[in-house]
Amino acid sequence: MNSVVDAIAVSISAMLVIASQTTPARVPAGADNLLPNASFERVTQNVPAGWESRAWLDSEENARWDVDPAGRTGQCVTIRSGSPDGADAAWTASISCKPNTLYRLSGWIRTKDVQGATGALLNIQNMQSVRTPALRGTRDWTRVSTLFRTGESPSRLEINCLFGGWGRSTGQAWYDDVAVEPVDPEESTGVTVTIDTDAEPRTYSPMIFGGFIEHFHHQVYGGLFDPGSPLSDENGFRKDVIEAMKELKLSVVRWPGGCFVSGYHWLEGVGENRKPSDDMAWGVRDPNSFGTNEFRSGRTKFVNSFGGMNPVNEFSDEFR
Ligand SMILES: [Ca+2]
Repeated sequence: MNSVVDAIAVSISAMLVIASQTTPARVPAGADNLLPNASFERVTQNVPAGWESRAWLDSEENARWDVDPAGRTGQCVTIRSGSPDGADAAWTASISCKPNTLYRLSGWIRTKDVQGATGALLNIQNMQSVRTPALRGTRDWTRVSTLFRTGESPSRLEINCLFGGWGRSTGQAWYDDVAVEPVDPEESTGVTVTIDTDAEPRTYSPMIFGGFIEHFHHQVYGGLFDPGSPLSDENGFRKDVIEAMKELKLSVVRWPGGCFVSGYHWLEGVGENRKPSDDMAWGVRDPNSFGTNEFRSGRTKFVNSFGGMNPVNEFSDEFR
């Protein structure tokens, strides 16, 4: 086994989905917003004007609909489950939309201990495919949005601030500053893609494409790394697995890969006295007997680190 590490590159795994949720709207909420009372400031007898409460799956008894004075802006609406059985419920408003028009459904959601079913999100009751990303667990105010296009005929759409969704959830969610706004298709992304078929071919870095090794099932332990096996080399790498990986012709192999990297701490995988750690991504115990030292003894070249949850200095220290 070639023990020389030819190059080490560091990748920050950006949370693109979360970034898209927090990107400011290109169309500001205001005159174009089709939703009534979109900030929930007009309320009569604890019901926001233009909105009504709904529940599904016989969860009317469990759902609690309220207006909370501590909104993102002024007041907001909230839904919680009043029992451990959970609830599938919504605050709903009805709007009229033009045909063949691109719209953005957006809003801000905060959650506390939301578990089960889909979570907390915005969706359209009579366009079930239109739904924003859902929030679960405990999250501060987070903007969610999605684009949709109406059909050939004028349509009346039922917009839900949804709690649960295709099943019951427990916990509590708050909703504020929701909007359905027309979007100029050319302005919808702010991105233009141009394909130049006459362009000269160019060589791309082999670091861009490739594959990854994840501490999942037997990818590492009992797979790539299997000390003591008659099929392994002196470093514990399974020679038959290495040969199989060669057939894939991967230009680069990143490690740790996949969801596993999000909770990986390299200091737990170096030195003589290693302690097992809990792999939060897959819910298993990782022995940490395969770590940075072992990876560097192999031929693979690309060390991954996660910039979303781990401190920056944690992976910069790894290469000092
Ligand atoms: Ca408000």
